[in-house]
Amino acid sequence: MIFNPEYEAMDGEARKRLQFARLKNLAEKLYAGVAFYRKRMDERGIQPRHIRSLKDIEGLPFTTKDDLRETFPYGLLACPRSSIEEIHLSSGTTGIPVVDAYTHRDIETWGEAMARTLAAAGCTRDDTVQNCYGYGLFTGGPGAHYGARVLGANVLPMSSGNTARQLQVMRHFGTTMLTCTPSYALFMAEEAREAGIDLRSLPLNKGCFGAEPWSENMRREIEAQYAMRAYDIYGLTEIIGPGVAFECEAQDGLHINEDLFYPEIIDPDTGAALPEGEKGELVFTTLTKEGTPLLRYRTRDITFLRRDPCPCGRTTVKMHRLFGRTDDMLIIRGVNVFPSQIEHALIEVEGTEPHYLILVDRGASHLDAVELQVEVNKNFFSDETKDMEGLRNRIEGVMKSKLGISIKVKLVEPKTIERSIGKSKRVVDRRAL
Ligand code: DLL
Repeated sequence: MIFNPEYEAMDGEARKRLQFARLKNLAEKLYAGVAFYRKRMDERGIQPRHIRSLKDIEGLPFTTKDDLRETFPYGLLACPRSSIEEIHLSSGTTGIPVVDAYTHRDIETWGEAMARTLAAAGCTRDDTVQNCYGYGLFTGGPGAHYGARVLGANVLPMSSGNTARQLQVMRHFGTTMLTCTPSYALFMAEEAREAGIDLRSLPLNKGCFGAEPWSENMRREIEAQYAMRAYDIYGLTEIIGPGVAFECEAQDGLHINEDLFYPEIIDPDTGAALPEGEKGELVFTTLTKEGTPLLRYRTRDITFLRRDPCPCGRTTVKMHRLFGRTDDMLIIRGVNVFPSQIEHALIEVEGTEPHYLILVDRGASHLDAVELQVEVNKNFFSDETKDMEGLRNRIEGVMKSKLGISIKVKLVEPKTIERSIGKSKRVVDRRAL
């Protein structure tokens, strides 16, 4: 079902006019109200009055993750502090704080964007949505929650984890729709099998999965294990959270809510705009946001855009499922982690060398497992098991507190991790996605 045909099935030219009006309005607001953007535009000698067509967006400055870091926490706020109703942060809780501050209207926009997302997967007010995205600072839980409420569906605000309880609730309340990360969906299926629960016989028949990379193979597995249809959904904290783009019943590319978020594809090396259909870095401008609107935000996600007509009737541009990222950010059980964060944490632990290797795997349990191999300083290296155990525990503790995820540490002898000339390979990602 198309939740909002007025915008989702809008005539292409009319949409362009709307996007242009919104872009101009945004540029004026940012120039007048956000010192950071005023300075950036002045440096480029561009002012809002110079924007005469949508194409002129290419003259406007980009915003990067570094800019967000430098202006943390309120430097990009475009409204009075008192207008903020809710704040969310990216799931990588240390090192790269990314803030999204929402006004009342932003929360309404988010609810609308997610209502479109859930409706495209077949959700109606008659559905019972079991929402197992994390609730809290992460945008997944609240985003799906607001969308389900706008649709008038019944939402079970489970958050992630406590799988036995999830399975119990699923059966007691006749869940018909599941929202969680794809890896958690597979993990739950595994637990269900072990507990002798036949998921295929339950009323559950659809789900929206995202927040991490996954593949057609994983889709097929989820669909088979639950006897459901599994849809890919995409979003990021900086832009609004989930609700930026979503699959429809065609399961062939993700429709971008482009009346709200204006997409561009650029060459990640030069920043030049690429023609539609070419693969590059995805960039978004938030067209209606009030709290922390962003101009040409570089997502570092790699995809391409396509405008061929979709049988569902939506006229919005589609993005291909993500191919990867331009940086080395890892997504471990939904948490964003940069290898550099691991390195920084490691420096604090006496007795270690800055030589390490991160091995990521997704084993039979379908949950990401990380092993960090760390070289021990030669003066510290000891044959005493208890000394080495103590060091290993210290590193695991530091990683848990700094990154918010559990990492298994393996200590290795001095000089055993391969040295490299040029770009070092710190990560071995064995997840077969
Ligand atoms: O992951 C928002 C979200 C929540 C999306 C629930 C979908 C469902 P962040 O934690 O800020 O926000 O992480 C954003 O996750 O730049 C992508 O690299 C990655 N990502 C998100 N959705 C997908 C997807 C949420 N469907 C970062 N496929 C993004 C692949 C995804 N990667």
